[in-house]
Amino acid sequence: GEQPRPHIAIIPSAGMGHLTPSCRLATTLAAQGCHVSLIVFHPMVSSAESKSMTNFFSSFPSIHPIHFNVVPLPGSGDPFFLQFEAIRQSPHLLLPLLTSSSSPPITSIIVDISLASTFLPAISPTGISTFIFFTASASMLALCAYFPTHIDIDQNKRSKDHVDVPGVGVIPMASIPPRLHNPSDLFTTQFVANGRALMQANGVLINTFEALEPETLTAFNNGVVLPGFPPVMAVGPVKQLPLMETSAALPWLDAQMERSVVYVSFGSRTGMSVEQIRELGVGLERSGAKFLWVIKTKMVDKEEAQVELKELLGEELVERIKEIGSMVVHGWVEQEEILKHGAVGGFVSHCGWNSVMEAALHGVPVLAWPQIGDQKVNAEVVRRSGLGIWVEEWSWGGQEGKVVKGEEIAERVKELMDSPVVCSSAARVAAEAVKAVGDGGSSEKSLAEFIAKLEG
Ligand code: BUP
Repeated sequence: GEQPRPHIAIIPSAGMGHLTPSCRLATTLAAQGCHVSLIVFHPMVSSAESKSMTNFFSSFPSIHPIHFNVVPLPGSGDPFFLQFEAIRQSPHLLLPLLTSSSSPPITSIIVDISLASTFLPAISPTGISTFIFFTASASMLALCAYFPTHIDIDQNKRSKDHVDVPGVGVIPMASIPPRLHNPSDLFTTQFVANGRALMQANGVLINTFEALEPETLTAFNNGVVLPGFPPVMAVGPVKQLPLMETSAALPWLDAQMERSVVYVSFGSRTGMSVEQIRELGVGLERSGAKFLWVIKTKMVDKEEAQVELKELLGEELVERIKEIGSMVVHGWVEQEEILKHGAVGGFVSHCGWNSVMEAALHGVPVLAWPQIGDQKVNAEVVRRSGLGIWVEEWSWGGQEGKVVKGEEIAERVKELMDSPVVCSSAARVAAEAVKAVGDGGSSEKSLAEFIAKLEG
């Protein structure tokens, strides 16, 4: 008889940066013939999440949703990290739901990295195989896997300037997520616990591709980073399949010249200071390029006050933007559709890893401007691979009171849009990305290897 198809449950985490790649992985696995269930946690933190989940399930009815209510935790601070913690505390309630009622029975579970340390020990007694989905770069996986060892080293013996990951190289302290400098921060305790838990997984799926981070992936799979580390399977860039709803910005893009537009976005989680937003506006205008600029002022979009753009940017700037025919969006756009569009020739990005993967796949050169978290580590990958440029002096500009001036931004945007060197090296990265996910490519092979493991 025929082999039963594996039934995979995917447990994603909160925030578009985690939810989006999990949805893409779900459709990728379904396309390979797997049964896929996706856990949906309620209530969601942002409206972007709820809207995109509705759109996702109506676009892909073969993916089976399993709804689960989390008990929200009291407390202030980053609402996404609080949600991570609330989900992290729920495996004893969620797992019985997965193991008792699923038909066909669930044969393996893919857990988002941010949930690893509580879910892996809870799943282990069920005998179901468990894989981690790492939604950031392999460089970041190196930091995550090795950081617990680093902090176990005697304070006087370990470097204060960098984390030295065996086989990967040094990650400067200035590049590590700022929260990791504080050992009692909720993010840090989760990060360290998840890093330690990685060793218990049957494997790690990661949204990157071989040609982008070859040394780091090799160091893992040769046991150089940590001996006995589970197999790391690079399956990216995980692809967006066509959704039902599309972006309102597309007709505007259709009217622009080839590669003439710079797309500007700092992701779903970073609100910039008003002062920095204004400088950025001045810089974009002075660059002389047409731009499509997505503005966020709050971390959670539900709290996004209906501020008039005029109030935010000043009447004069809004008027000038209109005159030059550029576009500002204070809200959500379907980013991948934009990056895919031929009119887009550059991307000013915070370097959230999904944004980097989307830019890589579509060959859009990046001007890296990290804001928080893992984004400097990712920016380094962007620079090293040739996907784009990174002005390190800007540091976490736009955050912590540091403001980057408009003139400086204008110069760098011109460089991004005009440099044939950057354009051709980004095209080279894109060719590798397309090859990786194509027939016989490295990511396609890793995916096949993963499915073979499931079928045992
Ligand atoms: Br904003 C925005 N439209 O308007 P990242 C984002 N996205 O489609 P982040 C849109 O959300 P983390 C918008 O294409 C990407 O897939 C974007 O993930 C999409 O950054 C995703 O780029 C955002 O990883 O998440 O949101 O800062 O902090 O987890 O990196």
